[in-house]
Amino acid sequence: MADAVTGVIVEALAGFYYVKADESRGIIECRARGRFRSENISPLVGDRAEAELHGENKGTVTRILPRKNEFARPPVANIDAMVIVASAAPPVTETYLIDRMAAAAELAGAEPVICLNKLDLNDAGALYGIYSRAGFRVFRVSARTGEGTEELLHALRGRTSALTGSSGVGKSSILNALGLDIATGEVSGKLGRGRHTTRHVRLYDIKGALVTDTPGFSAFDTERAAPKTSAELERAFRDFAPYLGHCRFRDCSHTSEPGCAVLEAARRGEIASARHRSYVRLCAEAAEARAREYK
Ligand SMILES: Nc1nc2c(ncn2[C@@H]2O[C@H](COP(=O)(O)OP(=O)(O)OP(=O)(O)O)[C@@H](O)[C@H]2O)c(=O)[nH]1
Ligand SMILES: [Mg+2]
Ligand SMILES: [Zn+2]
Repeated sequence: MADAVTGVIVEALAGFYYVKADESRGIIECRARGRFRSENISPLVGDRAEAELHGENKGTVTRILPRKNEFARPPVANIDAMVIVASAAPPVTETYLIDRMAAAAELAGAEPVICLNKLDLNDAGALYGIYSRAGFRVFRVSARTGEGTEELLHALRGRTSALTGSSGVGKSSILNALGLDIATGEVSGKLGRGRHTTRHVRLYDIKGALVTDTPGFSAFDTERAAPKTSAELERAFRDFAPYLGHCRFRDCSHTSEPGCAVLEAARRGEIASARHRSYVRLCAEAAEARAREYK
């Protein structure tokens, strides 16, 4: 019988998976077992996996161990904290994008951590206010000057995290500021859009913080929202929690009903209006996705 090992997939690139074995055998370059495709299983960075060895450092991934969670974008698994990188300097991040990523993390059981980068260009005061008041951990950092990055690293120690956010917000630059040396891209042209410079998904160990770098997405990318209900989405907005159960109607969707405690809180400014608008938009998108599914 072939020698087998268990480890973590630390990198995915062009059909190869790089498994870091638990026993210090170094990195094993693997293909995925052919049957995965027909079983609709796709190995992800962050997966714990079993691999059969062929020789010293080559092998085949034969089994994916049960996942704590998995994400499509970024394509990673077993994430404790989803670090949502945003910027108030170009490319400026819309609150809706942050809210959509935060909701996805929340529903998957990963802590959304908000990281406002490019502090040297813009202090992101408005975003800081919205997200700290909503109950998130918010870090303001500058990958350029290094300001705030130690605090971020401290929050990620001992956990597996993924950095996500639009292309050009500075995900790779933040990891470099924490001590890595990976390629970053210049923000190009008048649109202030970043170039897609990170092409593969990789998990790094930075002083005990396991952090993935993944390619960002363009603000024009649309994602087919997984069909969710407003009952699920209301739980994905942690700032709604104090008001749930206090609406006039038990099945209130918190979008337009009279006597809605969430709407009243938004009107009083206790819930940021941008957060409530994002929730309404996510509910509408979820309804569209459900309609498509039943067609
Ligand atoms: N002034 C300033 N520029 C920054 C900062 N962080 C990143 N940048 C610049 O922003 C550009 C994009 O940074 P990247 O780290 O490549 O962005 P990314 O999020 O990894 O982008 P993708 O890999 O395409 O998803 C580069 O030109 C960086 O030098 C910062 O804190 N301050
Ligand atoms: Mg990058
Ligand atoms: Zn309500």
